[in-house]
Amino acid sequence: MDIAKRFQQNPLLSPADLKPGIEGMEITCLLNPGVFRMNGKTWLLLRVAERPRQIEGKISFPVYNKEGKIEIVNFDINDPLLDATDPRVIKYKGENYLTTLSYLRLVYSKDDIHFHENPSYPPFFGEGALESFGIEDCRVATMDDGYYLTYTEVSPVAVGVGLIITNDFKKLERKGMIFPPHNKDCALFEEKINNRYYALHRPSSPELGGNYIWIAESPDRLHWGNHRCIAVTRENAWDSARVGAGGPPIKTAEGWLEIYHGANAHHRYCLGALLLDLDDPSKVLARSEEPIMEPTADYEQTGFFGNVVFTNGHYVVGDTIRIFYGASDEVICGAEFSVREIINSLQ
Ligand code: MAN
Repeated sequence: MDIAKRFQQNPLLSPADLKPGIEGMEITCLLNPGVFRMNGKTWLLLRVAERPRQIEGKISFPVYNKEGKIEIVNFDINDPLLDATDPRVIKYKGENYLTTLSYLRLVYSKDDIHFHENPSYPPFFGEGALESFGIEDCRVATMDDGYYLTYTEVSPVAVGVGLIITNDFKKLERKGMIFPPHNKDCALFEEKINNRYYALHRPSSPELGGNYIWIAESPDRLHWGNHRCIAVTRENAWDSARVGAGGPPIKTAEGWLEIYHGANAHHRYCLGALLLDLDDPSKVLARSEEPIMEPTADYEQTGFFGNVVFTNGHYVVGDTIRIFYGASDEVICGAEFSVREIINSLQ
C-alpha cells in the first residue's frame, strides 16, 4: 500500500528552474538528491544531468577527456551499430556510454518547498579517470566528525562508490573509490555500532546472484570488510530485478529502518522498507511485502525515464520522515512517511 504523503507543491524542482552548470549544455534531468540539515535549513545535494542541445539525426553527449576537459561525442541515430533504446545508456560497437553527464549541486530551503542556490557553494564535478562519465546519486551521512558523502563514480571502466568528506561543503576531501565495481547505492550508518562503522552497498553479480543489498563493516569508513548479503530480489514481486539502499538507516526503538528502492523487469522503481537489528544490523527483522510508495502521480509516471520513484535522502523529526526523491528521472519531489506506519506495515 502506498503510504507516502506527497507534497501538494510537487514537483518542487524541474530542469528549467536551474541554469546549466556546464557551458553549452542544457539540463536534461534533476535526480535523486542527498539530504542534510545545516544552519537551520534543509539542503539537497542534487544530481544534475546535462547534455548538449540535441541536433536532429544525431545523439550527442558530453564526457571528460584525459585532460579533464569536457568533450562532445556524437553518433548518427541511424547508425546500425548504435543501440539507443534506453534513454539513459547507449551502446555503440559494444561499448556503453551515458547519454548525459551528471554532477552534484547544492540547493537550500527554509520551508522545504522553495529551493534556492547560494553561489558561495560551487557544484561538485567528477574528477579523474574513474569519474569521466560523471558522478551520481549522492547519499549524505551526517556524522559526529563531519558529513560523509557516498556517491556513484561512473567511467568507461567501472561503476563504483566514491567517498568525499567535508565539514562545510566548500572544502572537500576526496577519498577515492571505497567500494569497487560494480557497486552503487551506498548508505552509511550515521553512528558506530559496537565500535564499528557500517554501510549498506549494492554490488552486482550478473552471472551468479544479482543486484542485492549487502552490509559491510569498517574501522575508519575507508577500509571495508566482513561483507554479507542481507536482501535479495524476489521473483514475480515489485522488487524482482534490483534492490538498493536509499538514504542513511534511521535509528528507531525497534531497529534500524532503511527505505530502499526495488525495480522489476520493466524498470518500474518503487520504495519499500527493511528493519535491521539495532545491535547487529546484518540481521533483517522485517521487510515490506508490498511497496510503501509506487509511481502513481503523473510526474512519477512520465518524464525522462517514467515509472520511477527513487530516494537517497531524508531527514527525521520525531515520527516524521521527510524524504526528497527523484520522479521519472527528471524532477525533484517531497513526501512524508510516519516511522510508526512504516514499521506497522512490515511483515
Ligand atoms: C543506470 C542508471 C543511470 C545511470 C547509470 C550509471 O543505467 O541508473 O541513471 O546513469 O546506471 O550509474
